Amino acid sequence: MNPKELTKLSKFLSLVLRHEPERIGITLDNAGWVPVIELIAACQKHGKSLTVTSLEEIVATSDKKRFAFSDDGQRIRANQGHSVGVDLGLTPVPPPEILYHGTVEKFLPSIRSEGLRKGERHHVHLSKDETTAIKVGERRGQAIILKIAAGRMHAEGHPFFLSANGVWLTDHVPPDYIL
Ligand code: HQG
Repeated sequence: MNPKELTKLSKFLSLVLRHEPERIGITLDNAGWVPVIELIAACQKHGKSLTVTSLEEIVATSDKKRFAFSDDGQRIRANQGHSVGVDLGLTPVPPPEILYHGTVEKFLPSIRSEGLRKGERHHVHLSKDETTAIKVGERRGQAIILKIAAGRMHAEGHPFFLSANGVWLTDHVPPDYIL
């Protein structure tokens, strides 16, 4: 399958595996998994040309490793970014001293007063390096990179989680920890 089609399908999978499974009539379990055969059948029923081969290609080549198969290969889920209620079962991990968040200028006044909020997502998303944070911020315009005192936050009782694809997650970053 050509890269353009794969990207289109990958975006559609993000939509149904993170936000709107009901759009194609599938149900995610508590941990966000759906049987691969169900996903493929539901996508095909809704006009998407997804096959086992193209799904494997998407999982393997997704630039951010957005999706993962279960160990037995029978199920698939999004690694993070959900707005539907799933429990990914992530264990808390101590973060590095500094993490980064890419955003844009227009959000700064609100971020400075309320801190970083998770909005529709389950967590605030933080990056381990500035390069990644720039890519996240650039989705919305000229990127502004905020440095987060993650080590201090953790020491002061805020849990952090690391998604299977290397995104650092936390519930809320109060303004005091934004350097
Ligand atoms: C901003 C992509 C005003 C925040 C990326 C961001 C990431 C506030 C936007 C993942 C705020 C939320 C997540 C506050 C935060 N006031 N604005 N108090 N607190 N914001 O998309 O971090 O492609 O929900 O700065 O690579 O941009 O989906 O979060 O600009 O990993 O796999 O509100 O999404 O990954 O936007 O991106 P988002 P995000 P995927």
